[in-house]
Amino acid sequence: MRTITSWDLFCRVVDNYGDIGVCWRLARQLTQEHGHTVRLWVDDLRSFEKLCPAVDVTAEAQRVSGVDIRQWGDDAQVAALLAADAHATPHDVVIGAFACAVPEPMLQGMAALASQGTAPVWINLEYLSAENWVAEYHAMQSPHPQLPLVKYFFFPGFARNTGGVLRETHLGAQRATFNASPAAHQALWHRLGVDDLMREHPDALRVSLFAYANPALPTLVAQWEASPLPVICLVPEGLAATQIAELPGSTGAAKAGARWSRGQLTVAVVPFVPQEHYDPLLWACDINFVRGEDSFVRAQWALQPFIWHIYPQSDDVHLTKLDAFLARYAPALPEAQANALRTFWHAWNGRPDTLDWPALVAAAPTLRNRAITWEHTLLHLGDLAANLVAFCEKQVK
Ligand code: TRH
Repeated sequence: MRTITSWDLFCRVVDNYGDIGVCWRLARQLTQEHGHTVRLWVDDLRSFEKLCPAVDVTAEAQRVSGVDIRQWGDDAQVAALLAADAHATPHDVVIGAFACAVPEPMLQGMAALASQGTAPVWINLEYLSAENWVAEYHAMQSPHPQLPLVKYFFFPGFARNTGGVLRETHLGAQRATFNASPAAHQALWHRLGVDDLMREHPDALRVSLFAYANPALPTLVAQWEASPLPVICLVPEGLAATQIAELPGSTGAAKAGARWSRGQLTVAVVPFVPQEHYDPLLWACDINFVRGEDSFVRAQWALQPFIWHIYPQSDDVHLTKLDAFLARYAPALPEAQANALRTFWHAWNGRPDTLDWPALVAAAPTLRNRAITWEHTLLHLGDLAANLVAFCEKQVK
């Protein structure tokens, strides 16, 4: 009987940080929580470095946080790096993350193992979606047209019979410790360079803003300026910081440390922090704007109201995905709060709805309670890394 202890994980960075964000989180979890060996192949170490500054962007092979990292170049380079490894064959599981194609030398190595009766488990790890069809397609298989290999589709998701979403075992305990600790909050604000701001405005509403450039942002900023409660907007360096810096009232600076105030609003650009430091920002803010895939999931674990800027796709496919999530999340809310959330998410994602910040703030206490019941729902699905391990073990028994 075989067991699963080692993984090859291939990550192509298509855009931004979500591809590597998810892969890095999964790789660390498999290493640190399951004690497995992970070789993470990444084609863009510069994006990786943003999330993990310990990564050396010039190194073809390196080990960070117990994960073996390989620069994923052309097939010849993959073959050479494989040959140079003490473990020269494919690992027990080979994953193409976000449906990226596993390189040919790896497939040939997998086929050679298959002919000895020890084929690695081949996984196509898909994008996250709340749509109903995901449960039907999860765990489906597809044979390779020429090689004696079978690929399994593994879908993250929010429903039974999907792979669930990533959640580290100690996340709940870490969040509770942080939430109970004024010193931890202070350390966070200090790291972000906003401790003075937090001291001066203890009653302000703290908002984190991680988003793509968004046509609705000027309207939102105007509503923040006119808000009855002071608003502190912490915006990590990047697309939203660049956009907000061009709005009236701003100094035009979009680098960490830049600040401006107008009406009730203070904007502070904060550094893009290493991935493990991002959670505390979400825990400490009263409302979080998130985007893509990984920050969207982290916001759900933060138990604070969150606004999702979904990754825009052609033909507005993303709007169907947005509504699929809302269809799972919103019906448990009273009608007024469900409407406030739905309307805001729609307006933030370019649907012809009107942005209504006061309605969202009024709904916030109820949304906070909903975040707790939603967490229970997700916990029942198990965490993606553990589900993936169990799935792969089943394939080799
Ligand atoms: O960056 P994203 O928009 O990423 C993606 C990619 O664009 C991808 O191509 C697309 O398929 C996918 O979205 C749906 O958003 P995401 O997924 O939230 O990833 C951002 C990562 O950056 C996440 O791991 C959290 C991390 N992060 C930090 O580490 N530090 C920070 O300061 C911030 C703001 C984020």
